[in-house]
Amino acid sequence: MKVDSITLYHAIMKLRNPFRTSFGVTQEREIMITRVQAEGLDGYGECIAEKGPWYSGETIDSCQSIINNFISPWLKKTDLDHPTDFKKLVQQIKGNQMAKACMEDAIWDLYGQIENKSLQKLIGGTKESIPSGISLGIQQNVDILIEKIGKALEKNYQRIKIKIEPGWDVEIVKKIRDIHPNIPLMVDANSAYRLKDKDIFISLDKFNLMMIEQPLQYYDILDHAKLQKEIATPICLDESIKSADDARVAIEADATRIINVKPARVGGITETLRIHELAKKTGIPLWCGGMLETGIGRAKNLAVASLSTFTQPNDISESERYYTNYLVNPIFELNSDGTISVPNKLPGLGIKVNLNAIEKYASMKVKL
Ligand code: OSB
Ligand code: MG
Repeated sequence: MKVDSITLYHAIMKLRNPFRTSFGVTQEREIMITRVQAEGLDGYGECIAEKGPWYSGETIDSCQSIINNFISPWLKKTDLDHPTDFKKLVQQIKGNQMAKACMEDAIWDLYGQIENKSLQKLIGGTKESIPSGISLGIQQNVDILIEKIGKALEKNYQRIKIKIEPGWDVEIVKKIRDIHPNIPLMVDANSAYRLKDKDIFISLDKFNLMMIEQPLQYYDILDHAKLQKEIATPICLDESIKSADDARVAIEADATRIINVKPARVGGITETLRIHELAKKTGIPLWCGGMLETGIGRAKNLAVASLSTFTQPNDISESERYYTNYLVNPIFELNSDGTISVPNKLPGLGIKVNLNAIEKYASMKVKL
């Protein structure tokens, strides 16, 4: 496969509700979409980097720069036999996983179209639908949160995740548990705590949470292992796992007993497949996280979440929950059993990308 042209679009997407985490509030998401053309076909990817380096060190602009200066010229000079060759092509670039992933995704999409196979089939995903969970941001008050949880339960979402931060943690979980003693519930701190705050997690330990996601700093494997020794609730790392090697080290250290895999956080689908193999060997359960992706990123996440090692409910919710406008067709709906069907009837990503909509919402278009 020889790439002819690459176009980067920045689309402005309005969230239906502001999404607040311990590192900030998102009201409007600027998203970079990659469009890669080869053999007369269009392949698409979505960059999960945000405007600022708050979730990780990467930003949309850093991704664009890495693609423009390195990935694009290298890619145009290469004839790829298979999407897994992309990882070798870019291996000299340290870090910058999100920049690599949004280009690799488009290559997988193209390859699927050339081979007339869905991404799910290409990677060996097995489930027809995946359990859907919902991630609820920090709210103005606990009553609003409890109302949102009630609505999510009515829709049969298979687990509830709430964001926590200092001052919005033990009391909030206690109030939820008073009303819903048995629902599948977990918390995500997005690195808002340090090991010295361990008493908070010891207090949370009695609420029968499914897991505690990324309580400490993103570089802090050792302290996560120390914290895990103090609590029975499994720690699930998100930000800390940027590669299959990070996953191996964290598992060996007992710093993570479940892993939130965001394919784009680890550099792409090929690297995700290495984590899938590691999970088979170690028995560590996986699930697919989200970054408020549009339908393009979520189509890919659905295929990944259909792999056999992804056994926990995923942060892949129905399209209606995120944005007021859509970039793909059809949009993803929640089935009555709280699952979402994997788009596997069309080749590649399995959805129709609406280029007119991307052009319409684009604040910037860069042809490389
Ligand atoms: O930590 O999982 C996270 C959104 C933005 C940044 C970080 C995270 C999240 C989510 C959203 O939790 C999950 C989703 O896309 O539904
Ligand atoms: Mg998280």
